Order: sequence, then structure tokens, then C-alpha cells
Amino acid sequence: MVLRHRVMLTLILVVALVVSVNGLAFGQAEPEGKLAEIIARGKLVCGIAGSLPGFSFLDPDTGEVSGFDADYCRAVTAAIFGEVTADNLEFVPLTANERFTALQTGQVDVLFRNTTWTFSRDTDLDGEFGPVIFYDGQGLMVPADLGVSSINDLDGSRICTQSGTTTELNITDAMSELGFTFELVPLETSADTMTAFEAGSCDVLTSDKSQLAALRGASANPSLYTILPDTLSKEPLGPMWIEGDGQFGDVIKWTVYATFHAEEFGYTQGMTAEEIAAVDPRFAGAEGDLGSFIGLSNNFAVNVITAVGNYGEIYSRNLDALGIGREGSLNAMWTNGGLIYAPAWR
Ligand SMILES: N[C@@H](CCC(=O)N[C@@H](CS)C(=O)NCC(=O)O)C(=O)O
Repeated sequence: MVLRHRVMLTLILVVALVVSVNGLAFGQAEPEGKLAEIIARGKLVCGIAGSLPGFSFLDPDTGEVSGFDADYCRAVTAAIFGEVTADNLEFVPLTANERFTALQTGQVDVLFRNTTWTFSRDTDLDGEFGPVIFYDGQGLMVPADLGVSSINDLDGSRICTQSGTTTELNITDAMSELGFTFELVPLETSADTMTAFEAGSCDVLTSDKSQLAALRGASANPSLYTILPDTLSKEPLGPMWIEGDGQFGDVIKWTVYATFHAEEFGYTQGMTAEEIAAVDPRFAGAEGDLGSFIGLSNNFAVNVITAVGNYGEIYSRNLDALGIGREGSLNAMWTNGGLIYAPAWR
């Protein structure tokens, strides 16, 4: 009797070992939690700023949404549904103050809203952050004729900033550390800050440098404004979702990594699935079951690249026109001295 049990147990162990070595079943997962909810609903609901050319901009005339963050919403949609259609992605524009409540109440599934990864957002707000998609830093914009060259010249200045942002907190710290007096002018939207700045209600506009470049670029006469060389903070911008849903988190992380991996190995939006599979069958899902480990199809990564292209393509499409150069910055590929780096696709 005991012997028969032993034989049975050994048999079960051998079968389990063979199955796991071949990767046949153990890692495969059905969609659950947020991912299952999104699939049942038939669309991803993505929180964006909607007002920042280059990052996420809702065109009031056409209703089209463009930008770097918007393309990452499209990337996650393509990972989940295979493609982006007119119906399977809803953009929800949110102000800085609104964004975290919208996430916590389930109004949006994920934020791609130029949101900085910080300790308190990651912990106290129940957030979870994914791979950084843009390494930013806070800057200062002044009228070119103000005759200042750095933050050291800004004692006694009036500073426009946006409420509910890391920007507001950092400028207060930076000016206090210098022992400077200053008047903070907090406003609700970045359009409000630019309007107030252009009207002369403040001497300085402070924001993430990428956003200063976007606002300056969109103004009637960009040469009227100068972005000072100071960088006051680290602003790692990335996707944010609600903590505790490991599968949905993995979907977001590996969607972003797909865009990094594709750039590193030279796969572009114009390539066919067969062309990518010929050189990288695991990435293309022609070999192995990686997609199924996170509730997706095995070719999800190729669907992402077909929908939006690789990281470099997404960057160029949206940010080159703003003059936010990648070369020599933290946003360069790691093989080129930057921090854009994906773990191995295996
Ligand atoms: N990265 C910072 C700033 C994010 C932020 O909200 N930036 C402003 C620009 S200063 C913005 O997106 N404004 C768009 C809007 O509210 O319309 C954060 O996460 O707090």
C-alpha cells in the first residue's frame, strides 16, 4: 500500500517536473482583477492631462488625442485587445488635483499623466508605479528680457505654479533653502499658469522642464521666454495604477518594456510580425508562452509595436518637435548612456 503511494507520488512529481521544464502550463494565467474587468468592459480607460502638447493633447476641433503619454495608453490597449480601435480606448483628461481621486475611485484604470513617482504617491495614495517612461526635472521659465540667468537671481520674485503637483512643493523648498522671499501663485491648470505668466502676473513659471518646453513651443512667440539651466528636482514620470493587482501591473510594465526592448533590438512599427519573429521568436510570441503568463496573447508585444512603434519612435513622433532632445539625456537608451533599459525577454 505504502509502496503504491510512493510510486504514485514519484510519478506525479516527474510529470510536474517535465511540465514545468517545458513551460507548458504552470505560468499560464487567465485574465483576472482589473484586466478581466477591462476585457469585459471592452475598453481601457486611461487618465491623461489632455492639455499638454507633446505629452497628451486633446484637440478641441477634431477630438483627436495626441502625445507621448497618449501613445502609451494606446500601447496598453493594443497589448490587451490586439489593436486600438475607435471603441476600445477612452481618454479621460484630468487636472493634477483630480488625477489621484480618479484612480482611487476607479474612474480610470491607469494614469499616463506626466505623473512623478514619489514615496507618498507610491505608499500613502495606494499607488503602484511602472517603468519610468520619461526622466524629467523641474525647471524655471522667465521672460527673456527679465535679465536673469539662474535661480540665484530670483529673490523677491512672483512664481506661478500648478497646485496639486510636486512642482509646488519643490519650488517652496528650493527658494526657502536659498533664504529667498517669494510669492507663490498657485493655479489649477497649466494653461492657467501660462496665461498668468504671459499676462505678467508672475515673473517666473515653474514646472517639469518638458512641460515648460511644450508651453513655450505652443506660445505665440517662443523667443520671448527663456528656460533657465537650473534643474531643481528629479521628476521620474511613469504610469500609475492601484496597488495590489499584480497581473494588471505586469501588463503595464511589460507593455512599456516591449517598447524599450524593441528599440534596443531595432524592431520598428513598419515591420511585420513575421519579420520580428524571424529574429526574435520569443518577443514575437512565436516561441514560448510569455504573454499567457500575464493573461495576454503571446504576440502582445508585437501588437504594441504595430500600434505605436518602439520607444524611440514614440519619442520622436511626439517630442522632437518640442525640441526636447534625447541625445545625452537620461532618456537615451542604456546602450547610449541613458536609463532606458528593459529586463530580458525570457
Ligand atoms: N510631474 C509633476 C507635475 C505634473 C503636472 O500636473 N504638470 C502640469 C504642468 S505644470 C500639468 O500637467 N498640467 C496640465 C493641466 O493640468 O492641464 C507631478 O506629477 O506632480
